[in-house]
Amino acid sequence: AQRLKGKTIVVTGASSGIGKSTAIEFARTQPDDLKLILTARREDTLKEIAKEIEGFAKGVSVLPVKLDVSKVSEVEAFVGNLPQEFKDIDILVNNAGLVKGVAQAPSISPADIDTMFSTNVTGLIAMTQAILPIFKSRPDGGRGDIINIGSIAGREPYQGGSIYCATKAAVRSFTDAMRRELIATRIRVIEVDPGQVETEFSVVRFGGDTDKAKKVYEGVEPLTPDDIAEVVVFAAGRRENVVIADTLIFPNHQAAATVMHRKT
Ligand code: NDP
Ligand code: 8X3
Repeated sequence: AQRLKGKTIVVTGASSGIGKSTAIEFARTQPDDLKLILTARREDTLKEIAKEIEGFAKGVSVLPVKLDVSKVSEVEAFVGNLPQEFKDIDILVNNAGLVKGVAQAPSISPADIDTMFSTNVTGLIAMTQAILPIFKSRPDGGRGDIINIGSIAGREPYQGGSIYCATKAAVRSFTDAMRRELIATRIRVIEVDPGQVETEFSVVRFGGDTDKAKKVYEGVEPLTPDDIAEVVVFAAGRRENVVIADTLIFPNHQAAATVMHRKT
């Protein structure tokens, strides 16, 4: 079934990791008729990914858009600035997100707190609010998919992750409230919660220190961003009446946020 045929899809944080893989997986699954709007702050990287996708999927139109989701004014201007042929959005993948540091209270920098909340929470909410009117304008109360990337961290807080965990718990709460609020529509609200995935996530956490980032994955076999992308695209491709509401994905060695089997 070509259920994704003709869809217009927005992916936030598409310049790296899970977002990039998700964009590529959508194109791989529906290469002959799809529109992808790829957003992130690194516009040049998005342009390279757009080229890569259009190279293997001739029927996919890719629009790279520079967008910082933590800037509410940029998010509010986003839909209005889209070319007409990209405005009829069907699927929003709220993936942009980050962690900063491992500091514990009372030593967490206010700037890091603000960056994590304004990106992971306020940004995700602002994107949802920007696109929901498009979904709600459709018959039967509305149609469209909101796919939010949460985390095991939103279900189970850990030491040195209090703010990040709080942001992902907020995502989970907002997502569940949305699913209830949209109960009388055909809009699907979907949460995908990865466990440990090797991306730029830890490099960002440690401020670009790749050695520290590598250590996080030493002796374990983390998920790849493609593993999560497959789940996102699977959820989006189900029959309209099927809502993959809430999914937790671990690599084999992981059983909880901090329960890992590490080979030494
Ligand atoms: P990456 O660091 O590889 O990718 C993060 C993406 O988010 C980048 O494309 C980055 O783009 C984008 N981003 C960050 N800040 C902003 C912003 N202000 N505005 C727009 N885009 C932004 O990490 P992951 O792929 O791992 O992370 C993707 C999501 O998955 C996040 O929400 C993360 O919390 C979640 N997650 C990750 C897990 C993991 O173990 N890796 C586990 C569970 C959840 P740019 O810098 O160009 O703006
Ligand atoms: C990322 C997973 O638990 O390493 O969301 O913070 S964790």
